[in-house]
Amino acid sequence: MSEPPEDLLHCLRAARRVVALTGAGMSAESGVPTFRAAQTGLWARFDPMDLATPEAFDRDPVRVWQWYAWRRELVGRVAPNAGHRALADWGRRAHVTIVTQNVDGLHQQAGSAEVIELHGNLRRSVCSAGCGVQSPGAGEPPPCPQCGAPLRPDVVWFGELLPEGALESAMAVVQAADLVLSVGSSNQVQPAAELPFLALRNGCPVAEVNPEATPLSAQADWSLRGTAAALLPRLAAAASRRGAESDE
Ligand code: BV8
Ligand code: ZN
Repeated sequence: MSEPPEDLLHCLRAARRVVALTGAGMSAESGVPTFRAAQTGLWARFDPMDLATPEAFDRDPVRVWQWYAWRRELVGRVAPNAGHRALADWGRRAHVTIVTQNVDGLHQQAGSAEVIELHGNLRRSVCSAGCGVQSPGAGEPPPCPQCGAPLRPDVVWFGELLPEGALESAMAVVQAADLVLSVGSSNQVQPAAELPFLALRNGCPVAEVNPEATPLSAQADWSLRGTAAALLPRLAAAASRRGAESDE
């Protein structure tokens, strides 16, 4: 895509309340493996149902803790990519809210001020018995300093409810949006996958950024075949040209 299509350009320039729904593909160009890339994907060596569930943690807390410790270390040494930075810059010129399925914290690191983490953040650990966020000491998993129960990553596992209020906030910003982007998501995991369709039902234009087709592609107003780091800077730049035009 050299230039966004004219109707998208118009939408980008007019947008005042943008929501970016982001999935694992958003962080792929930062070096964080996605879940579905069969060969290199996170799940290629692990079965999500085998690890990202409360049952797996109850059954084998050491293995689950070590997997997240490995991911935390990986995420700790990568940087936000041009796509994260483009969304953060755009957010300084317009009202841009990030609603992310990712647990890597890279949007906040890039400077985005409004980030709703639907599935938590693996940089935080919480007490598995409910004492709240705890800083992990030694141990795999470390014991809660309050009650001694094992700590767990502060992420939402399959079969678990999303954080209190996160889905409601996400639905509220999607319903108030005048442009929704869906970036780097395979649209498989509920309830996050429903959000772009909520926008469409609301008559809000939806643009998808993904090198591959997804269940959203056929219904999105624009389905841009490209990567987050390549396309988001162009979309953000087109949106900022609104300033020049509207000043005329
Ligand atoms: C809930 C945190 C209700 C943890 C994650 C059957 C059995 C069990 C459960 C279910 C079931 N059927 C439905 C369910 C519900 C389940 C679900 O949806 N399962 C799926 C598998 C069908 N959902 C849940 O369990 C949710 N909770 O429903 O609770 C409830 C009700 C009552 C009582 C109790 C509970 C909780 C779901 C959250 C799970 N946690 N993450 C962790 O990270 O370890 S999900 C995790 O996987 C991610 O957060 C993300 O959501 C998902 C991966 O999806 P994507 O982000 O889309 O990434 P993916 O790799 O799939 O795709 C990458 C895309 O990027 C691709 O399209 C690719 O083309 C593109 N791409 C690649 N490179 C780039 C790119 N795009 C742009 N640029 C690039 N460079
Ligand atoms: Zn505790």
